Amino acid sequence: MTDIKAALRAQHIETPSWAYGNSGTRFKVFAQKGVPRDPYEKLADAAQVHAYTGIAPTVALHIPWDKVDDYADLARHAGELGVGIGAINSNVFQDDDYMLGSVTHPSAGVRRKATDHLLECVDIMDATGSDTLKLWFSDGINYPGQDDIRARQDRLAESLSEVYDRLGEGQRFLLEYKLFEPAFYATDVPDWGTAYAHCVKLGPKAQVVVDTGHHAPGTNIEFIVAFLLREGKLGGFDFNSRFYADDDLMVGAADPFQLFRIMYEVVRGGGFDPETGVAFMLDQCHNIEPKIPGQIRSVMNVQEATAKALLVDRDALAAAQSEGDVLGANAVFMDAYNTDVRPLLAELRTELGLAPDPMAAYAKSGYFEKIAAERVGGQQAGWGA
Ligand code: RM4
Ligand code: MN
Repeated sequence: MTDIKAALRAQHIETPSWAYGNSGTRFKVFAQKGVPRDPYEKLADAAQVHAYTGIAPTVALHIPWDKVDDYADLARHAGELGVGIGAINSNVFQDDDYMLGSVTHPSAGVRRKATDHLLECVDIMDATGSDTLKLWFSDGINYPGQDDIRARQDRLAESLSEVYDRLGEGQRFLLEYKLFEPAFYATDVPDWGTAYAHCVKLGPKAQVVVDTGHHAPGTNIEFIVAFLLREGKLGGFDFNSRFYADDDLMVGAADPFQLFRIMYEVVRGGGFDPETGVAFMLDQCHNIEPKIPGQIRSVMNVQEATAKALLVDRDALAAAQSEGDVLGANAVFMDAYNTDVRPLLAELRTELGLAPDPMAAYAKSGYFEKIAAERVGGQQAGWGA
């Protein structure tokens, strides 16, 4: 139990700045009260999530949504709030020029513009002290014959290698894949295999990021995690959950058992060892639920799945596996999943000087009432802001 607690104490989950802004579907964005008007206010909200959970000390930025004049000042502000800047997320999907793609666009001019943005993101890493760049490309085609699938891979490789060469000491990038959307016929980085092949060619500073919402239904994500970890190519996660496509719902809400299975492979593969560098990030949108408690709940869901994964009796499992005891092995696995770890986590929080119930403690704190009253006027942050 002491080992388990030590591992849980060391856990670190990164929250995304965009989860604190307004979001919605293509049908409607519902504005909520108290939503941040700028990146400084987003960091203040993220600091609340850390204050009540104790395990969310970094915040991912999305550029240009989080564009500021002085990034060093933003990092200083984060530090004063008790949090740090995490991954820098590039955005080459919201400019009119990118209708037919960004780094894979048929026009060299558009490709130049997109790659320049990625390079600017590395400058922002330098200014904020961030060590991770996250690359997600919406690039792809809607119709057979629309563009040359193979040439688009060449263009992608060219841009990635320019960005790779720009990375400094201790910096890396994570390449994210996504099956479809917004491209409906052929996405240029549709799956882990494509991302993996590009990263292997580039070298050790390029790794794959697994967004749990970016697969075909029924995909065995824990297998992908096990494989990438074994190859030293699992750079991190974008956690969320989904019922249908890329729903970006709270992680562990749709399928807590899948989250447990993923976390077990992380434990099994040594993914919590700091030297593996696996980043545990959330990538979610709270379209209808309040945002700060939505993040607190998500962090707690990851923590619960982690605690259960750590509880798997690995010796008993290995014994059952080597004896070919199918039912025995499965029972060991399910025993851990079916354990109620909430009392253990409440105890852990108390030991850390935190309230045992972060949701209740936040609700009682009056922070929401304060921001709802203070944050009037100005432009609320949101998609496209
Ligand atoms: C994409 C992808 C990226 C995220 C954007 C907002 O689907 O998951 O990681 O930055 O959405
Ligand atoms: Mn993502």
